Amino acid sequence: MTNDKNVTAQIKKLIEEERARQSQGLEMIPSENHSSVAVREASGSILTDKYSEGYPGMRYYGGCEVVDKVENLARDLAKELFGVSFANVQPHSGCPANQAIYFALVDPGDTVMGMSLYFGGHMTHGLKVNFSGTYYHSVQYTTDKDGFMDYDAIMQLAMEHKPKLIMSGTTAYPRIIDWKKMREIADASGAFLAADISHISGLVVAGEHPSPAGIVDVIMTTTHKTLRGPRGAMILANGNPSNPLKKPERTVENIPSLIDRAVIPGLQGGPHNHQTAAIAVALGEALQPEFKEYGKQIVKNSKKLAAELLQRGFNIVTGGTDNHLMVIDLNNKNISGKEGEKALGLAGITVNKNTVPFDPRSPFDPSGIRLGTPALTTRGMKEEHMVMVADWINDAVKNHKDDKKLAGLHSEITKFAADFPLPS
Ligand code: DSN
Repeated sequence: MTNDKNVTAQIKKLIEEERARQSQGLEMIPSENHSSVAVREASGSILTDKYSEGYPGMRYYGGCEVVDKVENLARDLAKELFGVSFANVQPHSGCPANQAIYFALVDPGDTVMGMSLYFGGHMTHGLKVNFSGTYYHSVQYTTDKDGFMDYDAIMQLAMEHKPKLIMSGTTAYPRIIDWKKMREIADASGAFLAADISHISGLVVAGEHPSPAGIVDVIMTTTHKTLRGPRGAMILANGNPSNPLKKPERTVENIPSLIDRAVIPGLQGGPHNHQTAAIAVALGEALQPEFKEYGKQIVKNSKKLAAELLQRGFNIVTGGTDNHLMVIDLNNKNISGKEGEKALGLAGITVNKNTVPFDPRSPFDPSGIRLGTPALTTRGMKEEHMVMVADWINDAVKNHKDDKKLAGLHSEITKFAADFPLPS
């Protein structure tokens, strides 16, 4: 028991340490954000204690009356927000959600196609060491030399390989994705088309990025990035699930049933009801008019930051951004992505090292860094603050070997950040 208390106290202290780290610096990893207190309360609630394998009204456990209401609310909000008729809110996070899409729509050995991780895709879009590139025959598309998606080249590759599933969507792509072009490619090659909008779902809701709803066959989004909810994921589609006990044929109309069966019993057991509740809270927040303002401001901040960095001689992949993120090629600054991530971290700016298109360096020490503005926007920062952020990034990169200077920058940033508290 004594030991138990020690652990509790240690974890409490570590949580406070992390709170201080986040609040005293600038979180600029574009897949991160600061969720609301209401989201965190739901996420840390008693709902974590309840098992409820199955779906509302069809559970393998008793006592699910309340969690049924929670899950129905989350599903209804997801449908309303994204304009679809089907939502599965149970995937524990993005990788298992994408796994469910593969499990539902293709068989091991089938050809699948997605954007290479090294050009802005995701590992579940067919990376050779991921399940998606191991159990399936994955074909990977890249960008053009400037980092833009090349729809003609993607079409050519699709016609050559005839994939059964195309995973579209990105994790490090700063431009608008043309869903209609991806639809043409999928139709011409006879593939199911999935859109992984994990990074941009908050922007889609805010009207800052075109929605793939009604264009693609199935949509996956995590809930904790621009959408600003708890860690989690959802799979969205049109149509309605039919008899869950009957194996459906693989058709577009049957996607809801195929997905529900893939999530459970296919891949998961009990849903995380505390997570579902927190997703519902976040979706409720995303329905409010303020959320649109937040989405707009993310993009304004991102464009302003990119423009300021360009002025300071930074080489930004594609020459700028249309969304919440940018990838900076640091080669002209004579510093690697790994060194950049470290120096910025010491200055109190958290980013992640990232490959750039046709990167001559290894993924473990690539040429670039990836950064974005969702978390800063949540804290209330605006375009004028991006000028200061660009100066700090520039100073940190210039002085990356000078720990004293970097510590000085951190103090300056901590003072500035105090005016922008985390949600509390
Ligand atoms: N890890 C996420 C990201 O940072 O983009 C993708 O899974």
